[in-house]
Amino acid sequence: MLQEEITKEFEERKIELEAKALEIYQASDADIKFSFILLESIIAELRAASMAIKHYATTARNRSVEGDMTVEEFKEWLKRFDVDNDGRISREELRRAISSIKVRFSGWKSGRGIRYADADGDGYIDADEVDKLVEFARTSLGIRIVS
Ligand SMILES: [Ca+2]
Ligand SMILES: [Ca+2]
Repeated sequence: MLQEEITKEFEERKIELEAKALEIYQASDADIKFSFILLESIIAELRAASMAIKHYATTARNRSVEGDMTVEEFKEWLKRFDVDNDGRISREELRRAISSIKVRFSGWKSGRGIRYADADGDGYIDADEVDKLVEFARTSLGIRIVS
């Protein structure tokens, strides 16, 4: 092959390769653009999630401030969970009360609360046993109950 032909061949190949390279470049450019769009949406989601967490933290803080209540208010609040209106608090009713204030392990804590306050051992907190439950709420649930 003559030098001239080789150069011509090379030039043709070069153009071909350049076109291919451009094609790849444009394709990956689109891919990169797509990645950016994806990244932007991920960032937007993270931003929304962090806003939600901030909002939740603020609400939780406000809730604990609202958690300051008197013994009477606590009893009134507890009554709202006496869903069968039998005037006493069952373990399930206590569990719902505990989980409503976002205290974790409500199932376990309700069991402990009942055992702590249930003086006659019938498995329910009667009106005359509520004072013991107030004590339990203060010490074990972190509810701020003022006398
Ligand atoms: Ca009840
Ligand atoms: Ca009882």
